[in-house]
Amino acid sequence: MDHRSNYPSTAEMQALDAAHNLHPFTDTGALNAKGARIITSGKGVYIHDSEGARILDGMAGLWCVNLGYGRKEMAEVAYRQSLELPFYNTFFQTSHPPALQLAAKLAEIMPHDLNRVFYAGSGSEANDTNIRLVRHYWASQGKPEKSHIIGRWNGYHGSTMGGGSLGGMKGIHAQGGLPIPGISHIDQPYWYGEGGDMSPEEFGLLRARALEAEIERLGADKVAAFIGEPVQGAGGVIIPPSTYWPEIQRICREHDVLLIADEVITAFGRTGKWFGCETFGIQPDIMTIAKGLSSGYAPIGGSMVSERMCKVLDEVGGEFAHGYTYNGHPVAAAVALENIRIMQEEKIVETAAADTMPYMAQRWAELADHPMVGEARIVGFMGAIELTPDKAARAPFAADEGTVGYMVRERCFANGLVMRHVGDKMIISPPLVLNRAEIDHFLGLAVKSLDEGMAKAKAEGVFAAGKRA
Ligand code: PXG
Repeated sequence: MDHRSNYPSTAEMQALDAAHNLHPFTDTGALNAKGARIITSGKGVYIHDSEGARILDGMAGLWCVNLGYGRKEMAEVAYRQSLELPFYNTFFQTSHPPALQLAAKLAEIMPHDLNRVFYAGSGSEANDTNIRLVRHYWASQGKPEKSHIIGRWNGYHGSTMGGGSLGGMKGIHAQGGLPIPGISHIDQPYWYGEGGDMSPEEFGLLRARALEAEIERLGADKVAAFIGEPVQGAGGVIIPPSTYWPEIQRICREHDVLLIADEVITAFGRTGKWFGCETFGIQPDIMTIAKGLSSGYAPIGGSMVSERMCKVLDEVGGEFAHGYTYNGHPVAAAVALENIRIMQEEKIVETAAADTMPYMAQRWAELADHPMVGEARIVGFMGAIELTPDKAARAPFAADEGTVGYMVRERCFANGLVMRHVGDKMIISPPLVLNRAEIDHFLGLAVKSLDEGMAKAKAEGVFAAGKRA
C-alpha cells in the first residue's frame, strides 16, 4: 500500500497544521517555521511518514502502543461496538456491557484488592479524580482537614490543573497558576543525577525518608495521600534504588497516608510484569491507569480503587459529586477489553519478560561503553541513557541542558528511529512486541545516532563538561 496516496502533499498538510493545529508542549511559532513531520500509518513497531520513510517507534507512540500498530481485531471491535451502542452514560443508574465487563476484567488482573475502577478519558483526568476522591474519602470519615497531597519534583501526573499540580515539573507550574493549594513536593530518587557519593541503596532510603519528614512537617492528620510513579517516565526514566519503594510503603502505612501509584506508563506490561507495583513490591490504595490500557487505540483511563477504600465509601461516602461524560465510554472500553484479551491470549507480557526484555537489557547495557554515555539503565522496556562529556565524573554538559540531547534526537529521527530526549537523557519505551531482530536494528540505529550526535556536539563546541546544579 502506498501510505501517501490518500493525503494532500506534505507541504499542504504542514501548512494546514501550522494554520490551525495548536500542538501540546510545543513552541508553536518555532514549529510552524519548520513544519511538523506528518505520521500517516503504523504497522507492528514501525510508523510511516508522509514522505514514505519507515521509522522504528522506540516510544510506542507516547508510552502507550504496547500491542504495536495495525491490529485488525482492535479496529473490528471498535466498529462493532460503534454500531451496537456508540455511547451511553453511566451516571443515572445505568450501565452497559463494555464498561462493566472491562471493570470486571481489570479487577481480575489487578494485584491485591484493587477491585473497582472509576473511569476517565485520560491519565490527567484520572489523577484529577484521585485528588477529589482521596479528599472525599477522609472528609466522609469526619477528617476534612486530612486533605494535603504530597508528590515529587520531576514527577509527571498530567497537565490539567490537578495533574499538573501533583506533578513536579517547574515548567508546568510556571504557567497558569499551578500548583493548586494543598499540594507539595519532595525530592526524587534520581541517583545518577543527585546521589553524589552515596550508594544507590543509601540514597533510595534518604529520598524515601524525605516523605516522612514532609508528613511530620505538615502533621499526619493533614496529609491525605502520597502520589508517585513506580518509575518516573516523562522525568527521564528514573528507576528508583531497590530500597526506595519498600520504605515509602512503610511510611504511608505508619502515618495512615493513602498511597497512589500512578501507573499510566508502567501498567500493562511495561516493566516486565503486568503492573509496575508487582515489579517494585508496592501495594497502593489507588492505581492510575491509561495509555497501555487500550494500547492507545482509544482514549481511556481510570483510577483503580482498593476494596478497603470502597467499603468505607460505600458505608459513609454518599454521592461522589464527580464524573466525566465519557466515563467508561463503550467504544473505548470495548477496545481496552480486546487489548487485554490479545495480551493475555498471546502472552505478550510473559514472552517479553522471558525473552526480549532480558535480551534488550543485555544490548542496552552495551551502550554504557559508548564514550558519551554515563549510565545505561532499563527495566522491562523502559530505558534511559545519560549523555555526558565525562563518564567518570557523571558530569553534565556546560551547554544549556538538552542541547546535546536534542542533537542526538534529531540524528535518531533522521536515521529512522524515535528515541526521545529529556534534557540530556535519551529515553525509550518501545512496543512490547518488539522482537530480537528489531532490537538489533534499534541498537544499530541508536549507536549510529549517538556517534553522529557526539560528532556534531564536538563540531559545534558544546561537548565540554559543566558543573552539577
Ligand atoms: N501520569 C503519568 C505517569 C503519565 O506519564 C499522565 C499521567 C497523563 O496522562 P494523559 O493521558 O492525560 O496525557 C502521564 C502522561 C512525555 C509525556 O513527554 C508523557 C506523558 C504525556 C505527554 C508527554 O514523556 N505521560
